[in-house]
Amino acid sequence: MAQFQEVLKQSALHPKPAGLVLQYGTSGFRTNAKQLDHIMFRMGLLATLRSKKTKATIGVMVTASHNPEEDNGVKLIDPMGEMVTQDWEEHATQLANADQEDLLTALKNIIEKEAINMSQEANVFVGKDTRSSSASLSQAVLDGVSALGGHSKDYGLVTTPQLHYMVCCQNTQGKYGEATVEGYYTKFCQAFIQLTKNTSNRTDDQKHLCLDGANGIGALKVREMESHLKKELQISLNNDGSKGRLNHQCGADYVKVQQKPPTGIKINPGERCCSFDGDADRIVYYYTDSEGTFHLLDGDKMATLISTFLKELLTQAGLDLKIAVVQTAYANGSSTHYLENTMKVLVRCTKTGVKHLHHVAQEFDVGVYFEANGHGTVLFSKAAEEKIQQLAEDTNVNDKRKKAALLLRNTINVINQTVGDAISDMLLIEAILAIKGMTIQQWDTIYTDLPNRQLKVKVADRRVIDTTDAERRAVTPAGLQEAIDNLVKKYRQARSFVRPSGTEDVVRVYAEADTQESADALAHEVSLAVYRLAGGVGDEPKPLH
Ligand code: 16G
Ligand code: MG
Repeated sequence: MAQFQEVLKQSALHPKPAGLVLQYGTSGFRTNAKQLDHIMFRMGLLATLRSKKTKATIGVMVTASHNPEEDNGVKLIDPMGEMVTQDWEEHATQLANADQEDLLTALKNIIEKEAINMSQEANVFVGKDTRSSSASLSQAVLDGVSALGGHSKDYGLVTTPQLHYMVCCQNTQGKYGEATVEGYYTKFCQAFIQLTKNTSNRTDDQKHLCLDGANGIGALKVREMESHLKKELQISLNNDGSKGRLNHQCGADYVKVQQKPPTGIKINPGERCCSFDGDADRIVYYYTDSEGTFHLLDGDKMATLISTFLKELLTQAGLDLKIAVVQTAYANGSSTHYLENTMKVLVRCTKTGVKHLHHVAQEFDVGVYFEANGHGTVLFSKAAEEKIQQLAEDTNVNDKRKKAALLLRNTINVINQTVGDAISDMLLIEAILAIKGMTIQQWDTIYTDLPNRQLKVKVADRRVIDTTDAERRAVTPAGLQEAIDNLVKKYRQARSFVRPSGTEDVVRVYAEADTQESADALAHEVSLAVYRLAGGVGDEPKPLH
């Protein structure tokens, strides 16, 4: 077929380096940008096939999120704006690793396996972050789409969640919003303004937020959005990309991992601050107190604030909808304890990786999911949205129920349900704090985090570690879980688990306990157990103190 001849011709312009093997990881391919040209072309091909198969628009986002500037990566987006399904991740890996001369065979295998009708039209939306490599790499994606005769729309510079939003808007014929960046700002900012409309006495101080844009795409987009906020949120934007390097000593990942404020930002004591990551799908909040101590409010604190707010509104509205919070093993034990015992909210734990949380959250009427690292959102079932909408329109209900229903309706509209979105999460958190008249310090004291420590251990092959129970227990190698159990018993309020990273060649160790010293000591001892029982390489882990 002529189509395949074109693929052959075009693929020669995007050759695969011999011997290079890459995996579709936790959230797509990600490595040094120099190794990615052929991957991008091939993901253009794959997105076209996925579009033909689903008879819907598919998204391809070129970004390496919080990784350093010299890396890049690609994420595929399914029709409703969610991450691509897992069986297609396998197709992605197969296609990416086929040798140049086997590319057509690999492509035809997928077509056959998925019974794809090649005469079906295809539509692919493409977006990119601000990395210098992103321009040519997104062109390679576009080349892949056109080689298979697909149509494409290049959104240029957008955040990852903005592209997820566009795909969802397109495939719901505009029901989710208009598939333009303007449409995105209009939808989310209008909802924010509606939510904060009746919060009396908000001072300019309370409307002020200090933002670290990680020198990335999020900064650019917040600047574009600002006029839509009509001064109801006054953002002082730092690390806006005009000087510093992307994600370098700034951004949500840096702040979360280092537990300190980003550089390039002056913080006044008590001031409310937040950081985005490099593609603006994660956010964390923080402040420093009058003694200069740094306080981080991570994904767990956001999940708690949001779920508490929603639960209260559902009760006031008299709506019997099932709400749950979905976390991973990294969620601080205090947050889980507070949610289950004080808030009486159902908590579920899943494996690390947004797609896992997203799927579990879909099982509830209202599913709030957050990873501790700041990626998260809220999902409302269709039935829940309809009930809220009906109540908001009902003329026969009392004022209290009506008010709660209207707030719930606007809350739904301020949330990007397709994926965790730093901009939308920021607007939601800001609205909740405004409605509750709450300071960041008050929010912080809802519960106190247990001291914790994360470490990495290098081993010869991290696949020797297999886990179960949402990564909370190690099944292999033999003896490791027993060793961890015995170490945990030595400390109070202690918990520890290990898992192979899905993005780096290391084993990750997490420990928490009643004091920082105990958490550090436990993390170290568990690291040693991993090193000894799971084939550690290099020097033995050293104690932290
Ligand atoms: C990716 C995941 C993130 C997860 C992280 C874990 C997405 C969009 N991102 O960044 O959710 O927390 O990997 O990394 O799914 P690790 O496996 O190296 O610990
Ligand atoms: Mg990201």
